[in-house]
Amino acid sequence: MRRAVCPGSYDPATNGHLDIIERAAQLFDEVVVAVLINKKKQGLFTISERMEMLREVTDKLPNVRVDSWHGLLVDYCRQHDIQAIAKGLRSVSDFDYELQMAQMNRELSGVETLLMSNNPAYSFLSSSLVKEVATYGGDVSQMVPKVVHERLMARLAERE
Ligand code: COD
Repeated sequence: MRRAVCPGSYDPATNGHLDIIERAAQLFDEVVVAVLINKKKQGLFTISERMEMLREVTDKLPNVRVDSWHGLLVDYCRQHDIQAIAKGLRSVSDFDYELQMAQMNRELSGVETLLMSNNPAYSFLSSSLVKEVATYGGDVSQMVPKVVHERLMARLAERE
């Protein structure tokens, strides 16, 4: 069975993330969307909340499941017999960072990384920018799945 992981912080998932997950699901028998900790980023949602939202937005994809992990991504891949890491590339600046991680992960474990060119309609999208724009009252409803938008608005309202 060909398995891939789509790793990320997913704080929260955007339409850009979902596009990559859907496309990976067409290429692999099973895709795990893994919520990982990026120590450089501070979270708005807990890991459980991010997983809940991801489960809702991927529930129509039968070969996709959602999990979380607190260690090295390659250790997750080894433990779950995952042969590939599937990610999206938005820009040249993404490329430098993604290439470095792909090379490190391959060096550590032999796991390959598939870097998919993103849908240009989502090139400007990142979880961080979506949160920032929403914080100042900007409309992000077309940038994230409906359930994520509702949760995001509710979380920001709680914080006011
Ligand atoms: N269009 C297409 N793809 C997108 C978009 C978009 N608009 N936005 C994001 N993506 C894709 C990218 O491929 C990105 O890599 C992925 O979604 C996840 O994005 P984020 O922002 O949710 O997650 P990051 O970048 O914070 O995730 C970094 C990881 C958590 C994957 C990384 O830090 C990691 O692997 N951590 C685990 C510890 C580890 O193994 N460290 C060593 C790494 S070599």
